[in-house]
Amino acid sequence: MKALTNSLLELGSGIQARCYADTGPVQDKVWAQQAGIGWIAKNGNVITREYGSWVFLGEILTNLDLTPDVPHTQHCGSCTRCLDACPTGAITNPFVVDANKCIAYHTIENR
Ligand code: B12
Repeated sequence: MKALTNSLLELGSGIQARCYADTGPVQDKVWAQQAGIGWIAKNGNVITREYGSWVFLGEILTNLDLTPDVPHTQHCGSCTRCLDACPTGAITNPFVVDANKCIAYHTIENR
């Protein structure tokens, strides 16, 4: 993403571009959904048709005049596989993750 950002900056002196990948106050999931990558699913993450939710998100903010993609539609329907599968029951309700029950919170963030 840094390489792409740098190549955008080299397109012209008036061009601004800055990238984030879980590194700033950006609504990663909403913009991924708006960009047509997937939809915000009941597990609290963006799910894609190709990779499920096994993707990391990043974005480049730029003043380039780009043609927007079509937002993705929601396809969870009545499925509850993620709620049923979570070993600690951290997905307490559809779209709601209780970080205190989430293993990822305790292994990555809790210090
Ligand atoms: C806090 C956080 C966590 C917390 C809480 C997770 C949660 N689901 O709530 C903990 C530590 C538990 C966690 C764990 C994990 N995380 Co995390 N996490 C984040 C982080 C840093 C912030 C999310 C957040 O709370 N934002 C603030 C709230 C208010 O916003 P929100 O959740 O997006 O929801 C709001 C918006 O959608 C808004 N909204 C709704 N409609 C609209 C429309 C518009 C136009 C706008 C502007 C806004 C808007 O309203 C919602 C409610 O306020 C994001 C990175 C990021 N910048 O988004 C990564 C992120 C969500 N995590 C990620 C990952 C990969 C994980 C783990 C898989 C890590 C791991 N290896 O285990 C686990 C998965 C757990 C799970 N099932 O969610 C990825 C998910 C990728 C994806 N496929 O979606 C992200 C996006 C990081 C990234 N850039 O890749 N995470």
